Amino acid sequence: MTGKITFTMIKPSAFAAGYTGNILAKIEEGGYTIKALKKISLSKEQAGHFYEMHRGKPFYEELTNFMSSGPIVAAMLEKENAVESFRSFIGATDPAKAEEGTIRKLYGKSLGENAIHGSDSDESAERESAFFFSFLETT
Ligand code: DAT
Ligand code: MG
Repeated sequence: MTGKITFTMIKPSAFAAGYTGNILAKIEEGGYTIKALKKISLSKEQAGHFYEMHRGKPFYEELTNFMSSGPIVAAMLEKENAVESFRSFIGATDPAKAEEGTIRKLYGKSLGENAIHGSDSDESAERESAFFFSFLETT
């Protein structure tokens, strides 16, 4: 049985380009309910903590520099089978390989700057939601 919650972030490049409204509209049209939402800037250390599982990989520096380069929009989303369905909804990690009509295809610039994050498991969704939102912000 899979959970109803996933976590997403509109990444700095997409926020800076003014895509936030369009991306949130698309997410709602896709049947996801916004359970929590905020705009926030991450320090490099905070971005490093969020992406802890990628520490040591060749792209970790680039990733944490990028994710701390400007504001992001974080959200908790609710839908049946949220994690898996949202990952197909946003498209492949590399926008060039993402399916037509997906958020990464529409708004991603490159593998590194791929517009949006989506949790990879129920455990990640819970950890990532708790990283950004307090109990009061999610009720
Ligand atoms: P995803 O975001 O699809 O779950 P991931 O968890 O493997 O992908 O990587 C996290 C982010 O790091 C990804 O959204 C973009 C960046 N990234 C991944 N692989 C990369 C690479 N080879 N070069 C540059 N950036 C990369
Ligand atoms: Mg991932």
